[in-house]
Parts: sequence; structure tokens; C-alpha cells
Amino acid sequence: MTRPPTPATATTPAPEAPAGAAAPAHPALAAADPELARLVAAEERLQADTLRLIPSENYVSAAVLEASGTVLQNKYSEGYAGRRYYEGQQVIDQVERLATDRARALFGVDHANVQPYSGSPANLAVYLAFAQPGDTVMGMALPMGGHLTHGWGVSATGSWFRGVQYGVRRDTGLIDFDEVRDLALRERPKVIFCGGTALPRTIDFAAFAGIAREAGAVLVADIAHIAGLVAGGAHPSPVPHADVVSTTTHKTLRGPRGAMLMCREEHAKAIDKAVFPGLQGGPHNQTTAAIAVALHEAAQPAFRDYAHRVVANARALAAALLDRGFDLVSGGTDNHLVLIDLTGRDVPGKTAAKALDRAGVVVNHNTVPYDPRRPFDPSGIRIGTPSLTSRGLGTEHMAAVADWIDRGVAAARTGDEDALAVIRAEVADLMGRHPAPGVPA
Ligand code: DSN
Repeated sequence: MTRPPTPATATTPAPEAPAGAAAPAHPALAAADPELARLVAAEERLQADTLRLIPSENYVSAAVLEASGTVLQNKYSEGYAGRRYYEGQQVIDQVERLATDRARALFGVDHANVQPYSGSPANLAVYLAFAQPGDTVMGMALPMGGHLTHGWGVSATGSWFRGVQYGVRRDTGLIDFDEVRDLALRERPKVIFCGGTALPRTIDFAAFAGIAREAGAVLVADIAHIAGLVAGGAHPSPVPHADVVSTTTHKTLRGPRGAMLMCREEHAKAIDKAVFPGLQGGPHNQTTAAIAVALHEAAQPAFRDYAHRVVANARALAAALLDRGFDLVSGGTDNHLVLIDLTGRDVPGKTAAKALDRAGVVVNHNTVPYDPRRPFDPSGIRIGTPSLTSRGLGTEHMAAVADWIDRGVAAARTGDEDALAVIRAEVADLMGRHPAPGVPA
């Protein structure tokens, strides 16, 4: 295999804020800390001008952004609504109740806890609620598409607990439920996680629930990636099947960076106790408020339409990539995510991802199942459609997106920086016609 040339510039420089721009978008920040204000403006330009294909990212609405920057962040509120360790909770209690009520209504769950700081602490709270250090826990292996916190060795969840891991079949790229069942019945884990970070296919929650029942394990559905699709009816819900549902709030759900744990009433006390005082101190109330706003938005008919468009776009993008000869893990997608195996293209995933970044197409390098390369320099790139759908791109644009990826990967292999610059201009032109929500024009 020929090694592609290493590009001279590893990363794209952040754009300067436009000179002589009118009133700053954040006047207090610009006055108090111009240096930081310039960086925020540069990030705003970067998010506006580039095609963001990282499947775990999105654009929040201006309303979510406003809620997360409010004075609610000035308040300590350890405990839960009506049972706090600080006074002055007249408003905060209402904010948290609004968020939990909206989560319960949207996902149809008995109980919701909106306090976990993010997905990893949320999952850690689940272990704290249902397992003791040294117990066996089970999840999908990270290189197969799972998550670090599903018992992978380098995570605390894989060193404090005994993690056993399932994967996908080499020939299909799909989960082999016979293998999962055999493993669960042999190892008898206390907790089984399903879900992950690089799974392009529908998760069969009912199949996992049957196995967890047989093995006597608590089933946790980690729907961080697909929460918005579940809320919008574009992916089956885990709620009838899983004991606990864990999710971040900032991916397809389009909320702030945060997380939620949802469960049946019988597990409510254990989950709440694990989050606080088990693992965390005071909740981030400004985030709770922004989660409430995002849940309100996700309950609107327009969000159902958004969720279905995310999937339609991903399917169209996968089809356009297959037309161009790309090898996709599992042969396509059912959700928001496409995992491209670049082995046949003779270019490593990281080299391709960095070249695409210089072309204004933002992806991440990713392992593919049975990857012959190392995790820090793997064979794949992972892409998804939540962000581009949020800025109004539709199936009619997916051929152009696939074409940019195709040309960008070819340019990565040959080191053709001019070709990358041409793509960057084409991307900026299309992005200019589709403003990003929440990003100042
Ligand atoms: N970091 C997230 C992702 O990109 O999928 C998972 O936690």
C-alpha cells in the first residue's frame, strides 16, 4: 500500500473575524475581553462557512443558545425540586420540573433526571445505581461502534468493572444476537448497554431486552446519537424495552451539551441517588433551562419533520457514496450516520479527515469494525446529517456532498491542495445560501 504524502498544514487556520464588522454579536464580551470575543466570532464564522458532517454535532436554535446563557447559572441547587440543600429555589425548582415533565411527555417515560453533566457522567451514574466495583458489565466494543463508557478498558467503566464486549459480524457489519445472547448467558453481567457512537443501523431494543431478561441484567439503552430521531418518530423507541434510557441532549436532539437519564418508576430512586449525591454536586441550571427549551422544540410537529429529513438525507448521502464506489460499513444506513471504510481507497481515515477539513468538510476519523489500523490512525471516516439538515439542506444536495467527499478523499491521497481549495469555495458558496441556526450572519 502506498502511503499518501503528509500534508504540510495539518489543520485549517480559524478564519479571522470580518474586519470592520458592524455591531458585535456579543457586545459585553467584546468590551470586556476582546481577545476571547474574537475567538468566539472566529468559531461562528467556521461553523457558518463549513459543512459540518460530524454525526454527534448539531446547531442549537437561538432560543436554546439564549437559555444556556442566562442568570440561572448563578444559582446552586444541590438536590431535587422540593428537596434542596440551598434556599432561594422558587424559580429553579420550576425550571427543573418543566424540563423533567417535558422529557417524560416527549419520550413517554415514568421518570426523568436532567442533571447529569454529560453522557459519560450519566452512564457512570447507571453503574453506580446497579453494579458494584468488580462486577461484570457488558456493552459493544468501542472499535465496533460502541462507547468508551460501555465497559471499554481505558475507561473507568472498564477498569472498575469487568467489561465484556460484543461486536458486529465481519461479513454483514450487523450485531449478531446469537453471539450477544451466548456472551450474556455465559458472563451474567449486571448491566447490559446497547447503543453506541458509530452504529449506522436501527437498534433492535426488543432483542436486547429479551437477552437481558434471560441473563438477569439491567438493560440500558444509550440513545445519545439517536435521541432526536426517537423523539421525532424516525427510530423505534427503547422505552417499552429498556430499564434505563441514557442520552446526551446535544446531538440529534438539538439541545445544549448535557444529558438525561430516564427510567421506569421502580428505578427512579436508585438513578436519582446515583446522580446526586452519588456522583455530582449542583446541577447546571442554565443547561437544565436550555434542555427544557430543546424538549419543547422537539415536541413540535416541525421536529418530527426534521428527524425524518435527517434520515432521508443520510440515506440519500449513503446511496450517492455507494454510486461513487465507497465501501460503507453495513452497506448503508437506517439513521443519521454513515461509516465509510477507506481501506480500498488507499488513504488512512485521519489523512482523509484532515484533508476534508482543509476543504471545509468537517468529519472525524473513526475505526471500522475489524480495523487493521490503530485507533488513533484508523481506516474510516464517520459522517452524519444532523447539522446539514438543521441548516435546511435536503436530499437534492446529497450528490454534491458525496462529490465533495469523493474529490476530497482523492485529493488527500495525491496531496492536491488546489483541489481542496476549490471544494472549500464550493462548500462556502452553498453554506452561504443556508444560514446556520443560532449563528450570527
Ligand atoms: N463523542 C461522542 C461522539 O462523537 O459520538 C460520543 O460520546
